[in-house]
Amino acid sequence: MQDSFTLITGASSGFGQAIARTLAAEGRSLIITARRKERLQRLAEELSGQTGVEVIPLCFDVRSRDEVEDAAEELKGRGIQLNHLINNAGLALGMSDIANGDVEDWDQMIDTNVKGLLYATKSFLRLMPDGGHIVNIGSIAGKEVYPGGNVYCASKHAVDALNRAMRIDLLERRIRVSQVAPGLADTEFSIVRFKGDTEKAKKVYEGLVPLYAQDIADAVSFILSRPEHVCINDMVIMATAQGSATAVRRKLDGE
Ligand code: NDP
Ligand code: 8X3
Repeated sequence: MQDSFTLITGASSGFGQAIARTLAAEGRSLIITARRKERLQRLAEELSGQTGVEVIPLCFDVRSRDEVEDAAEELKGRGIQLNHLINNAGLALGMSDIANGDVEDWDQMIDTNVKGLLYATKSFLRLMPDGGHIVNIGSIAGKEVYPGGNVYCASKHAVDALNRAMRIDLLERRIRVSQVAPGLADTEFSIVRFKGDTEKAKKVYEGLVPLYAQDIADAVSFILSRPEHVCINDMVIMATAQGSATAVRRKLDGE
């Protein structure tokens, strides 16, 4: 049996990548996962070169039950056990009102953010001994709703519910379950949401200091560093410039 590993979904950019960097620097062995293979390979080489920890890149789409299951089987075959699972992979697509929403976008958000998180949890739990820890990346969109947020908000409300439900179901196994629910954060999130329209994506963060990926990585690191008898159930984190999902203070001209 090898050392225990932390598996991070969606480690090819944004929060997942920052979490990987932070945890590797702390000396934790990692399995980094996403769909974009080259990014994962580059990150794995960089982090293991810098820190000496073992970093295994594993490429799969969380929407595919078979791919997730094969990944879990591969790790099992290598004798790997997981002490942490960071369910981070996710996305928003579009901001249309409900009457004009794109059904394919809805499917992809639900398949990734809800079903993907479920598949990963079920498959990777088999590699987690009692006393492990799951961290779910939710969102302020899982606490509130906002215009055009409809299906993305619903998917993150589901994550919020699953976070609470998992904690109950896994109580007997002493598996801690925590959620980090960030507000506006400058990652590739808005570029994905607006399908490559970088100008539109930039406008989301214009005139304010948003959260950065490192802010969320610091929170995950804190959560994992708590002693065994402490579970941080839920951490809502927003930029100082954001008061709620819809209340945002942008700097006035000349400020
Ligand atoms: P990024 O777009 O920068 O990162 C998203 C990550 O998810 C990428 O690594 C991507 O990898 C991965 N991913 C997406 N779809 C799939 C899939 N089907 N299978 C496997 N991996 C997938 O955005 P963030 O870092 O901001 O997003 C991370 C999480 O944080 C998401 O769950 C998001 O909903 C949530 N969040 C984001 C906020 C923000 O404002 N940025 C605020 C609150 C929550 P690849 O494309 O290589 O597969
Ligand atoms: C991402 C934050 O406010 O765009 O989950 O929904 S928000």
